[in-house]
Amino acid sequence: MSIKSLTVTGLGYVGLPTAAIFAGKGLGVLGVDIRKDIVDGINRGEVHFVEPDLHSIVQDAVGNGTLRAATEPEGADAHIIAVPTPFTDNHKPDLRHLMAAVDSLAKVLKKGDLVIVESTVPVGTTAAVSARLSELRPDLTFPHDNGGTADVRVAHSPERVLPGNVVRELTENDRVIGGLTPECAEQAKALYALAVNGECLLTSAATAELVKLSENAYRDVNIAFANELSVIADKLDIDIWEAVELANRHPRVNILQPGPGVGGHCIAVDPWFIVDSAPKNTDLIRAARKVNDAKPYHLVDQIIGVAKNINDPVIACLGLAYKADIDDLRESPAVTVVKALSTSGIGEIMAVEPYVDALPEELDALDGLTLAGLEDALERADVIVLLVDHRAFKDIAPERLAGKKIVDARGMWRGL
Ligand code: SAJ
Repeated sequence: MSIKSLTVTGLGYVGLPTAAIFAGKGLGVLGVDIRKDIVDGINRGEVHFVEPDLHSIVQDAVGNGTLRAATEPEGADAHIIAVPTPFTDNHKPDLRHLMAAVDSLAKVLKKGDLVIVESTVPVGTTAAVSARLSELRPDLTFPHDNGGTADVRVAHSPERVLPGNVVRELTENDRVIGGLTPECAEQAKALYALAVNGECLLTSAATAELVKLSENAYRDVNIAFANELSVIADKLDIDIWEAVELANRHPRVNILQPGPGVGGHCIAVDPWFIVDSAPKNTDLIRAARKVNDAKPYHLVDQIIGVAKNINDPVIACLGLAYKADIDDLRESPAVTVVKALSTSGIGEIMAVEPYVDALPEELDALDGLTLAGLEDALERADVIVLLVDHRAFKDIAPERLAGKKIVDARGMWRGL
């Protein structure tokens, strides 16, 4: 049966572009989100976060009626779930949003439907989703216990897109598709083939779950290596960026870039899902998390070391986002640095973040900290700390930094 209609639950940085891209291919798409303000905005053709090229495809799809949004799902041939899967305070997977989405989807399911979990999940979750659906819909059969003949097909196809590059990567990246049965994987492939130019690689649901977690844990471990080297280099008074550049001239070495730490809702989170599945066998993955989580505090010590000999220092911290040219502050090491600096009482802190117009809640109440414009900060600060390599900061004329103390956590101003 060909797929003509689709629901996408979770209209965040993966779900909304996914919905818009399928709508652009002529499917009738209903985007679902529990937040009415987001739903209303999308129905007006608006996008609630910064992502290059997204606005025009959402506007087009809403304009020609192929994309609508609502707070509850409706019947459709296929259903994608792309809700956040964060962790709890003690690093356990928090699947509440996912299971809430599954519960509301259960009401509209019918024989022949396809359900795809795109959210990043611990191994075994897709089977648990199938089991939950069958509990709620005893009138239908599901693949975790009825195999290839089940009424409904369930698969996991993890999103792998890079924030800041989502629209291109959604269509160009290869897609791993894990079915609870081969039939589930085949049907999910039929859906993705409508929009994806990359290869669709079929496997089991559990393998696809581990593949996604491994990709982000791989990156976390590699960034941790770079961050650990940077701490060593600071102690030995060596320019880490020069050392990495030279080491990478070896044909089999490719060290990543050290920075203020690892942020975002993926790389700083997903490795914990592997740890949770195999707590006794994850020394390396755990150590990488520890190294990356400690990096912001190393930077804070460095900044305090630079500022402590200045009377009433004014410290400008450039960037709060978790990486360049996006407005996402989740798990951001830059926020951790600014918070720790402010609470240390070392001096006045000016945070500069061109992508937001208010400080996040955890920084808002802190004394001696303000959200400042770039010009004002460059004018007044004694110490300039570069936390995020936003394009706006790359364009700062070197003479504007003359006479200031510089702490460059991204290696962007080397040689100034
Ligand atoms: N970072 C460094 N040094 C580097 C590279 C990154 O310090 O050399 C830092 C960034 O500044 C940032 C963090 O790591 O704080 C993560 O940034 P990122 O650009 O590496 O990745 P994300 O979190 O934006 O997106 C990742 C991607 N995963 C991989 O590259 C393996 C993306 O493909 C996934 O779809 C996404 O996680 C996700 O949603 O899981």
